Amino acid sequence: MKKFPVLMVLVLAMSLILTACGGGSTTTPKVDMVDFAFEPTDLTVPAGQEITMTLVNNGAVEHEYVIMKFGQTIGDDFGDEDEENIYWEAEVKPGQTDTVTFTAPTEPGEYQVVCGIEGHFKAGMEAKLIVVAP
Ligand SMILES: [Cu+2]
Repeated sequence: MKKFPVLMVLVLAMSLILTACGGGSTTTPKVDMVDFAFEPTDLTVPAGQEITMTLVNNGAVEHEYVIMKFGQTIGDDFGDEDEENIYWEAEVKPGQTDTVTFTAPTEPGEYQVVCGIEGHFKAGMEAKLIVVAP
């Protein structure tokens, strides 16, 4: 009988968390980076909100989480010409977990996310940031 209240608290906490994440968007996403992919590939965040993202680099090399500006996509691979089209970016060293913050774009839509390190996009490091009205 002693375990029952603990379970109740857990169930309550879970339902609160689910309610807070209405519409599937989150302000506290977590992304795993491996050689060479993002997991998950798609993240949904509310427009204009402060996002606290946990980036985990489980790979053997450095990776980046680069959000391109609305309507901008890179070509065959990330290059110097793409630098000016970056909305926001973070770098994570291998084996590191970094918690970073940024303000989500105010324009709802889909934003291309890539790893900006040479060859990584080609190897499969592409993801999507889906911005929805809060
Ligand atoms: Cu990478």
